[in-house]
Amino acid sequence: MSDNTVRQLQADLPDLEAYWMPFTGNRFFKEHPRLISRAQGVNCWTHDGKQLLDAASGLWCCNAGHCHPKIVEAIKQQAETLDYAMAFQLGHPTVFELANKLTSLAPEGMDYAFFVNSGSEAVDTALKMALAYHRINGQGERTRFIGREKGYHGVGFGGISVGGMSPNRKMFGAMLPGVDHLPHTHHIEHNAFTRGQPQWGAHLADELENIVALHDPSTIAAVIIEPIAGSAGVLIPPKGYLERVREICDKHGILLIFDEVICGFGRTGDNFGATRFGVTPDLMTTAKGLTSGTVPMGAVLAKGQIYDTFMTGPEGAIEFFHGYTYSGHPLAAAAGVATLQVYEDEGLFERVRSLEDYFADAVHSMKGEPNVIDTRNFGFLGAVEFEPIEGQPTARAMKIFRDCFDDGVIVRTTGDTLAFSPPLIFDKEHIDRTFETVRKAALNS
Ligand code: PXG
Repeated sequence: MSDNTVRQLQADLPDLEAYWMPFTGNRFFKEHPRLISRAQGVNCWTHDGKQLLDAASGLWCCNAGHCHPKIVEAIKQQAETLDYAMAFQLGHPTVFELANKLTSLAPEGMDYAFFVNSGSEAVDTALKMALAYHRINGQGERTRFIGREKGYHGVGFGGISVGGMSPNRKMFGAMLPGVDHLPHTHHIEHNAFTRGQPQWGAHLADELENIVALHDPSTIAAVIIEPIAGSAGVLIPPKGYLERVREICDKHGILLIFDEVICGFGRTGDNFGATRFGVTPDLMTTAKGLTSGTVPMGAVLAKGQIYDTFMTGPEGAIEFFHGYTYSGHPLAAAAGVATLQVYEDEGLFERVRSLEDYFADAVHSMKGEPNVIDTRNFGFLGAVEFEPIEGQPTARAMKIFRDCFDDGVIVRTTGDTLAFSPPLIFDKEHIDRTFETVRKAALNS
């Protein structure tokens, strides 16, 4: 590219200064801007016209691929018909339709949906539901939450408190009181290069018994975990682990919350992680794939018994003092209805099942490449973990990320792990291209 062309392209960029970017090195970015200005299907294009294969589905969210025409059309139509309706004490038809569709995908008995605008709001909503549920049941002393090390539950104060990622916590002081954490399950000394669920590690769930004994079960409201921890680098639950956590919660009257913000909507080759793993929580948080990333939306799914507990007290009274101006926003609801319809019509969750072995082969083909210390997979989630460069954690993965970007493929990094969460419409050629590109970058790392 000539110097003139580069100057022209930079001149076409908006002024970058005023925008304080989230989870981004602002100064580095503004020196080396990478803007996406268009997307379609599995591809994105940068502001200067470079085509990229999106192996990250945006941020684990565009499960139906970008700008799906049916979802776009539904949003357009809704915008022309109803932009907004008061969300408290009034409603609109599309959000009821979405609740019905969504709960029909949920595990048996999870019959109610509460709408929010993000995964973080879904998490804080679920935590509040758990507290209020126990209080209505006369067990108001159940106020503690148990999260898990390496867990990511968004960035609200509730979410960072139960979350287990130290960089997300250390700047923000004391957070929610009364939170404890289970040990994480990421042990490559036992489980490196496991295909699917590791055999080793179910016993790590037994630590919940010790934590419960320490605090006394009567003080614990809920346990919250991701069925597969996404942000921490795709950590697959050992065989029997989720079942054991469920058993211990049941034994002690503790609610189990699955954070399915990443695991939901086909990512695991099924409706949810819960349905794929056959373990049903009491509350489930969702977002991202609910609208395929098109309009912000999240939802908390609740068991009928939890909803029924709230539906007591004086007729006409508000049962749950919680909600957002944009809970069930018409545009998001329309996007949600269309997205769930696309998943069904195009058989996208079944498609993941039919391609997951091919995807797994591709992920594990990275074993033996330079500096690769682990490969992991489940459904359309995969990870390749690299040995950190001494004294420079994250630098190796970041270099590979940049090389892949330059070579036309978007992947996601976390620590020294590359994470893959492709749109569910990926085909074999897309999978091959992704891992050929990563392999080339790894050889150079
Ligand atoms: N729970 C889980 C399990 C998540 O993965 C959230 C809650 C919060 O969702 P919102 O919509 O508030 O961001 C998430 C979000 C990454 C990455 O690449 C992951 C998320 C968000 C941004 C980046 O690790 N997960």
